[in-house]
Amino acid sequence: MSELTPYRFSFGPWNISEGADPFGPEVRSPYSLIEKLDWYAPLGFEGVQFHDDDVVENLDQLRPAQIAERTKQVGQALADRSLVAEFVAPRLWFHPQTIDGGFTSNSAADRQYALDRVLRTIDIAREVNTQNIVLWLAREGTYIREAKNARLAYERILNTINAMLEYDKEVHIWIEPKPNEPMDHAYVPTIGHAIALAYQSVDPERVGDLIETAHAILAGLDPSDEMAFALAHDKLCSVHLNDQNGLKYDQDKAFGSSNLRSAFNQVRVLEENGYGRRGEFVGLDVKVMRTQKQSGSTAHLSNSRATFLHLVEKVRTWDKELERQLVEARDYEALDAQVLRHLMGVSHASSQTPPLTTALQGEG
Ligand code: XUL
Ligand code: MN
Repeated sequence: MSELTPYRFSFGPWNISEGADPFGPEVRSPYSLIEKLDWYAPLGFEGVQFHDDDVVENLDQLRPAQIAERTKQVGQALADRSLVAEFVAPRLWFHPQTIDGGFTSNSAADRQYALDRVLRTIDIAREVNTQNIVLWLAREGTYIREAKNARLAYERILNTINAMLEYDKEVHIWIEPKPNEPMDHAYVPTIGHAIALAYQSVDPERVGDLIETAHAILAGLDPSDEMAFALAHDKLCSVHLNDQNGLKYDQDKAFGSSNLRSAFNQVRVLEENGYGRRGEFVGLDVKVMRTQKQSGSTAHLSNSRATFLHLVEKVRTWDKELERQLVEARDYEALDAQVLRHLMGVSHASSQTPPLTTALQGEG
C-alpha cells in the first residue's frame, strides 16, 4: 500500500473516571461531559464513544422531548469542537430491569424494557449523527448454567438485533464480545460468536464487530488473531485497544502496558490490513490507575495513543525482507529474536547480541 494510513483516535467519556473500584470509593473528583469534550482535540482525539446515558443522563426518567433536546445540545457541543460521535451503546446493566440481563432475561417485561431502551439508543445515535450502535452484552449470560436456556438466549439476542435492524434501515450494529464480567458466563464470548450472529441476522452487511484487547485475553485468545479473523470477514468496524495482565478482573490498562509484543502484533495486523483507511477509528477503552492524582486523569489516554503511534513506526520499519527470508528458512528462533531486537531498538552489532540466524549462515 502506497499512502500511509492517517490514523484517527477515539475514546469514551467513561475513560476519564474517578477511581472507584469494588473495594473503595472515588479518589478523584468528576468532570462534566463538556469539560471532557474540551480535552479531546488537545489530547489528539477526534472521535467520541458514547453510552446512551453519557449523552442523556437519567434518560429513563425523561420524556422523549427532553431526551431529544439534551441530545441536540450534545450534538452541538460536538460540532463546536469538530468532534464526531463514533457510536452510541445502550447501557443495559444498571437499571433494575436488567438485573437478570436485558435481551436474555427470563422476564418478558424486562426483555421489553431492553428492546425499548435499545430503540431509544438508536434515536439518540441518529440525533448525534452516527449510525453505529455498539452492543456490549454485559449481563447476557448467567452465573449458573441452569438459570437460563442458552439456545433460547441466542435466539433472543438474534431477534433483538433483527428488531433493531428493522427499526432503522440505516443503523449499523457492532457487537463487542467479552467472555465474562459482570457475569460468570457470557453468551457472546468471542469474535467467532459475534460474527456468526452477524451472518444469521436479517441484514449481515449491517452487523459487524468491535474487538477489545482485554476481552480477547480474558477469553484466553490472542487479540491480534481475533482482529485478523474479523478482518478476514470484513467485520472489524472498531477496536478497543487496552491491555490486561492475565486472567483477572477486566483491567483496561494502558495499551502496551502489560505485553508490548502483543500490542506490536495488534498494530501490525491493523496496519498491514489497511485498517483505518475507510475512516475506522483506533478506539481506546482504558482506565487510569486508581493511584493517579487528579491532574493525571488523562495520562493513560495520551500514553496509549503515543504507544500506538510508536508501534506503527515499529511496524513500518520492520524488515519485511528479512522476515520473508527467515520464514522461508523456517528459522523461527531467529525470527523471534529479531522481533525482540526490533522492539528493544538494539542492533545486530551490539556486543551482547549473538548472530541472528543459523539458517541464513548456510547451516541446517
Ligand atoms: C466493558 C466495556 C464497555 C464497552 C461499551 O468491558 O468494554 O465499556 O466498551 O459498552
Ligand atoms: Mn470496551
